Amino acid sequence: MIRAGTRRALLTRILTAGALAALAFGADPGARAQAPARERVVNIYNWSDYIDPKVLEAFTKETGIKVVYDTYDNNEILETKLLAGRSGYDVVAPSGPFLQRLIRAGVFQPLDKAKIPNLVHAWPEIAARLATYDPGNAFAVDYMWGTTGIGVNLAQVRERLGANQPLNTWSLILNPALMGKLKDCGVMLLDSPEDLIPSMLPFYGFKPDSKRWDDISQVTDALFKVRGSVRKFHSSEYINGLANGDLCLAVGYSGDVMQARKRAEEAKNGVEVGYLIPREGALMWFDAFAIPKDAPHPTEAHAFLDYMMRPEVAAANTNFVSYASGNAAARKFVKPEILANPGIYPDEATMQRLSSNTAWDDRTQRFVTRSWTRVRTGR
Ligand code: N2P
Repeated sequence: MIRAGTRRALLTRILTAGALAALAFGADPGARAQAPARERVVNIYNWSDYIDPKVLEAFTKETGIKVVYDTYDNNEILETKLLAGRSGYDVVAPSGPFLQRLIRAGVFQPLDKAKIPNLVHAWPEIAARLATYDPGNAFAVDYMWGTTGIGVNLAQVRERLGANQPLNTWSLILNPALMGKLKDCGVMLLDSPEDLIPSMLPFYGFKPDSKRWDDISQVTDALFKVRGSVRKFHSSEYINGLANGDLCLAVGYSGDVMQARKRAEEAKNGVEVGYLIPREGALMWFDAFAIPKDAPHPTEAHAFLDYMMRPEVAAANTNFVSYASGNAAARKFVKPEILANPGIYPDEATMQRLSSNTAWDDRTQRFVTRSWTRVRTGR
């Protein structure tokens, strides 16, 4: 004989959540009831023009995890959201110095490497360089890497500067006489002091990682002098601008300039876009996936990173966006013309001219922000 109370307790235990739901909706309690599965989601916040959309579809199809995908074109926007907390994002992709600062601020959770078996495909050399920002690669895995250089409309720039003017030089921007000749055909610079200043420091013989205020001021003073020739400071519009002939010069990211070239080729509009890594030296950067500490879906975030680290998937992304992958095994699936393009996978001679920068300390950061506001606004 089972007492009423016990019987109720037993009944509750026997009825699974699904059966209860079925009863609640008036279904036949004898029928096999299914629990309405909790929808699995991953919220990604990544750079614009930085993924093959087919990869996201395939991920959802295989795992059932829905992807909510937002984009930014500037590290500062990402940093502001992450420092405010509760961004709602599960996966983000800061560049090295920002990754370094955000790790120090305690924004990320360590990667659970057991949940990312495909980490074995990480490119050891790239992982070692990324470790400058993330010691031991505890918090992040490199997604893509590249350079910041000069995108040009070859015909227009040659017409204005003459055939003898070398184009692989920062003097195109920092020499007011040259910049003045390009003003009317459209010049755009990245809206990112973190990229422009370290990129142009080598023009004055300094390392991209110099933290000296005098060195930094050489670049910002020179930019201040040519700012009247800059149509706009923006970090993604130059892709279409170069592709459709609206711009003749943009300081931008390697893969984005390659995408502009591809778009012009596809449009068959006669625009030929070139990408140049300045001979004085240039910046090499790394964008790495990390998971915020307060990510609402950490399990799904790890599943996403593991998927992105599959060699075929990493290669599909590289083939689509023309950035070099941080995945070593992906190289055998990357299109030969991308692998052979020194603007994407730099050769040894180009590598010699590239170096990277680390985060500025807070005081220097404020100094840079003030100097940059002057460049942008003229005041
Ligand atoms: C993608 C730009 C990513 C490069 N549009 C910035 N590090």
